[in-house]
Amino acid sequence: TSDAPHTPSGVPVVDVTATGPGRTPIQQVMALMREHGPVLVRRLHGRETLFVGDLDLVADLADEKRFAKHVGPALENVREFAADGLFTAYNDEPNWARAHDILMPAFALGSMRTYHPVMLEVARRLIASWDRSAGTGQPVNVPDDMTRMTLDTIGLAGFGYDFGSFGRDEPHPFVEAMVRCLEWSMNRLARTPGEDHSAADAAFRDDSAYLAQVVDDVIASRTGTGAGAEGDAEDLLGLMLTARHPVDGSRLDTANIRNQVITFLIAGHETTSGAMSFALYHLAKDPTALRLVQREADALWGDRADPEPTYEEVGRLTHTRQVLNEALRLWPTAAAFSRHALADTLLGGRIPLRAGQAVTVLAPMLHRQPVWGDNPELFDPSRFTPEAEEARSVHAFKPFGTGERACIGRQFALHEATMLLAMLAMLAMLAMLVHRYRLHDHADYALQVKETLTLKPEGFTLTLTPRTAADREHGPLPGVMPATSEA
Ligand code: FDE
Repeated sequence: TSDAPHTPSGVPVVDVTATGPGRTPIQQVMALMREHGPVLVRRLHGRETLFVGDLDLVADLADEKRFAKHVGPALENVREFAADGLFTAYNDEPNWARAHDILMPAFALGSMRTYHPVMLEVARRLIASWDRSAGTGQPVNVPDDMTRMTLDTIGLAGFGYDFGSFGRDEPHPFVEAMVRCLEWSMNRLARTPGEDHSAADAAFRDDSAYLAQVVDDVIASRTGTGAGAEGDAEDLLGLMLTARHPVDGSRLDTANIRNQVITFLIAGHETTSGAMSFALYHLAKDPTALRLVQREADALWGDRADPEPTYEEVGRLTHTRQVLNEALRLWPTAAAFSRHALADTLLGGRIPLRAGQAVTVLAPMLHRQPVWGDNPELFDPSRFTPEAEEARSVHAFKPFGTGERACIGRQFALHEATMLLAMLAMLAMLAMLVHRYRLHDHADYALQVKETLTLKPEGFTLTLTPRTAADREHGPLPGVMPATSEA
């Protein structure tokens, strides 16, 4: 259907059937674009996907009158366990608009009030765990701990469910099942026709049934505690159980609520933990950037041992925000999103597309286009100063997708910048961590990006030491004058 091949003329076609996409399909397309340019068709077992990273084409795809979100093969696979949840719903599926309209208020900035205490509680769990490691000199596994942190946050803030991830050596079984479901979704894209995958499919069905079971238990525990209980909670689940559509008064049905819970756990947790991990990776590798964000946190909190960032303070974390954006530029953790043409059209005035034909934006390559200067691999947070952002097309940076189906909450304004609730939480957490610890790249970590539909720096560990009052005195910036005790 909409993915049927209509290879546009003049676009290089690269057949990867011989090797398959391997375990890192995003990085494979990145490598192909480095060789063939930022527009190409990847052919795999006769299936063709048009990938673009070119700024003009991405800007054109953002035109909501001619293009819309496409639920491509990867999201079709995720649909097998998230069904009509927000991320995987078709544009014209009534539950998309209904859930979107009902849930949007939960992502308004006012909801920071309810979200904030939970975030701080989980931050304290992370810090208690990192303090223990700092005490013994044991390395911390950054992506694992970021995953614990984001899972507990979204579980508690969204659904009042405590995964208790910091009390476990192994991930919560729910996470293991969820990650296997995501891996199944990714690996299924690479299948050679005719092979027998019934064992993998059966394991997937068990995992997805288990996810549904856990979520149904959470919902039951909320609805079964007597009249009024479901309306008491101000979290996302409370909203889903009680809120009515602002215009037609309809409510979300139980099956859709389950799909939304699974969706938020997937969408909010892997992407966010990956982004935090990459930000810490870059900070550990870049003493100047680290020093800037530490100074910013020190200016706010000085020697206070346990700062509780307020919403207002988070808005002042300018350098921290630049670091997070720059980390999301190099490694946008939701690396690809797809659009389809609403009618026959010429993409960018040069690539003919049929109605329904899909195009996949490869954000990591968009984020390395000439608009980013001649050294796009360089980590440089000053690319996100207000002046630099002003001078650049808004379409050059798409870590949150585009348009109506962009990451939820994107639309809300903060200090004239647009930002996600998830972004605010990430900022607060990053600032708290760099305020408290010196980060030591003890293993001289060489970046290895793991893909499970999302991206993360596999096996990245740090050792930590507590920062002292002397560390927090505002010395000169490195590079400007000789370094102080930080060296
Ligand atoms: C969404 C999203 C997107 C789009 C996709 C497409 O287009 O297909 C993107 C790109 C994103 N998202 C990204 C991201 C990154 C990060 C860090 C994040 N993200 C985070 C988060 C958190 C949470 C809770 C979320 N996230 C959620 C979400 C949702 C619900 C969605 C869907 C929307 C609609 O409506 O469609 C998204 N997200 Fe995100």
